[in-house]
Amino acid sequence: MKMSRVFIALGSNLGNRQANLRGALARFAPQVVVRDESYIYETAPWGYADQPAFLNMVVEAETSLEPGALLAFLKNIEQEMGREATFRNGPRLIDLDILFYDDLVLDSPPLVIPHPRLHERAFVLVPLADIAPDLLHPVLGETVLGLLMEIELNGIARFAEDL
Ligand code: PH2
Ligand code: MG
Ligand code: MG
Repeated sequence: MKMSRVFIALGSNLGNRQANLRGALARFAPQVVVRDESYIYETAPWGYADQPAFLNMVVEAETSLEPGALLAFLKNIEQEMGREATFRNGPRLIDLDILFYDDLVLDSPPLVIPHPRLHERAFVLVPLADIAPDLLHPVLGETVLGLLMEIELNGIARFAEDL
């Protein structure tokens, strides 16, 4: 079976945010096997300010799911966990976004890989740099660390997880 290496961003700003991140990851196996995970960060809301702070993290995983099937798999977890539709950049119980899928470049909405805004967002690049600083962005031709050095690092702090 062909396995692909993927990076997935997790975010939550409603309810028990840490439990939401951990609960989502608990639903990944066996279809998506987590190989590495970043620290968790508490981050100021981006795009729409009037909402609670987010917790964000990034994981590296292996999967045999094709991109479309992976997207459907992640959306299904969001649904099962009780995510309700809000508005663009609005509050959410759990958000699971595909950042990279091997070095695939794909532009067929809703499937756009690499994630089209990841290079603008500290809440993605900081955790991504924990686990993959040297990863090359297949469109921008820069490493994660290089991208991180080009953005403002405001409103992001390591979150002390209670275990
Ligand atoms: N997700 C968004 C919009 N804004 N801001 C932060 N800090 N973290 C997020 O995960 C986030 C956001 C849309 O998915
Ligand atoms: Mg998102
Ligand atoms: Mg999303």
